[in-house]
Amino acid sequence: MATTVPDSNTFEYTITVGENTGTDVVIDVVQGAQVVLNVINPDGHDDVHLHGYDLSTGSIEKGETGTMTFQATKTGDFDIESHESEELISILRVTAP
Ligand SMILES: [Cu+2]
Repeated sequence: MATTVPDSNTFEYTITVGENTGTDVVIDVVQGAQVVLNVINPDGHDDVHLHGYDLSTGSIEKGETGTMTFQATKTGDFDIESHESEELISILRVTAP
C-alpha cells in the first residue's frame, strides 16, 4: 500500500481512482487513528464521500488531489463513493485496537 506514517497515530493513504481502487479494495485502519485520505481521479472531475463519517472531499478537478482528514472513531466498514459516477471506489475498514 502507498502508505506514509508521519507519526505513530496518523495513517495517510492515497487513492488513485482506477489504479489502486476497487469494490474489493479494503483500506484498514485502527480505531482512534488520525486518517488522512487523499483522493485523485486522473480521468476526470470528481467529488468523493465517505459514508458513515459523512465526509466529502468537495470538488476535485481532474488529476488534482482532494483530502479528507478525520479521526477514525467509529468501527465498521464504510463505503468510499464517487458523487460523479456514483460508483463504490473502495472500502474503509476501521477495527478496534
Ligand atoms: Cu455514497
